[in-house]
Amino acid sequence: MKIGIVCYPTFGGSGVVATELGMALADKGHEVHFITYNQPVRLDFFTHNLHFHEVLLEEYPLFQYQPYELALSSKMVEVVEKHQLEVLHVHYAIPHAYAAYMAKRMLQEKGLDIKVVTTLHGTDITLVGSHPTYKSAVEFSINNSDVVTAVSKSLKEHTLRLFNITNDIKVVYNFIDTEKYDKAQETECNRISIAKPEERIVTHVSNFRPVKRTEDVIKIFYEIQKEVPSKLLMVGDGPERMNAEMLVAKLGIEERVIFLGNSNEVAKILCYTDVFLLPSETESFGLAALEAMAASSAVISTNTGGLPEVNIHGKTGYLSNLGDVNDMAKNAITILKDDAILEVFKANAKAHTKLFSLENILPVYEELYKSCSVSA
Ligand code: GMT
Repeated sequence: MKIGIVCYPTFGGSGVVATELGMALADKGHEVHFITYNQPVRLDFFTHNLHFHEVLLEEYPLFQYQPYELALSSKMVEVVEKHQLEVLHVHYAIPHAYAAYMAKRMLQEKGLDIKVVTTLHGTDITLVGSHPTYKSAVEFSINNSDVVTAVSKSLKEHTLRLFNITNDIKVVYNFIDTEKYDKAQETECNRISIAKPEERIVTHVSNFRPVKRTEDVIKIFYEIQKEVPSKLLMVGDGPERMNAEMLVAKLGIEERVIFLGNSNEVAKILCYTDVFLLPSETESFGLAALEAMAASSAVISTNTGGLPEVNIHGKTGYLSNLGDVNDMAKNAITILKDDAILEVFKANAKAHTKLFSLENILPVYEELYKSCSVSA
């Protein structure tokens, strides 16, 4: 099929899912067109059948804010027409679903019927989308998409609670290319470059936004390192990074914490990891936790949003109430203190990721694309 993908081209989870999906579809022989304001960070152009169309913005003195949605809708119309796309799959409702609806209407005027698949990722519903500033437009664009998916049962329920939804919402979980993580573990895992043999490795990966509670990560690790010789890897960048670094300095644990910044080598970094920390305020799914589990890491997380659908309490890791850093530290120490316990949790985490494998999830999206284009 000929599929257009619209997403944020950044390190955020929705952009990562969209990019990995596009590359996997292209690998399977579909023609995939990314329509974004920058080349997506994880996009590998060595994959056949992949195209990138940049959305350009025009400066004009009257514009205090440049009308990105307008430029995006126009670009969608242009690409759909030129390449005869059948489906536009938009990731993150704001403003992509709304812009896709406008493109669909413009194309209808030209006698073309493009199908719009909208995937809700989380903060487009939980934090931003339900705000009165955007609510009507988000609700309208969800109800007017041809297919709507949410990345967890929790996010679907959340959407139904917050909006007046008349459309069906299908749950399609985030997925993982398990082979990529197996390969990183088998061939590239040089743990000794990060920690001494007797030290455990604890990792956090995020965009360091307030919702990720990176200061809780530091507080949890502070307790862990008192009991278990260990290092903390902080991967990513964002508004809370400075506060996290300041807390590390205040607690006097600079020697034990390494800030790595943004990375395209997450699989390689995760292969060292024993325990992954994700104490988020809310997490519709928790792709970062799934990536860690694929690299055989146990997960210590909060029990918010979709996290209980990914991290199984007492099996792949532990879940705690939001902000309960002592409980999260206690649980991490239980896992890290004992080699045998750690191995069981690591193996369970890895096994659980099969449920979210690319082979399982990719055909679900292909089926959804097919079903909406057939119903034309
Ligand atoms: O806040 C982020 O983590 C980024 C955000 C995004 O949309 O870019 O991630 C959301 O989408 C991911 C992919 O579906 C989910 O795995 C994350 O849980 C979700 N983040 C939140 O709900 C906070």
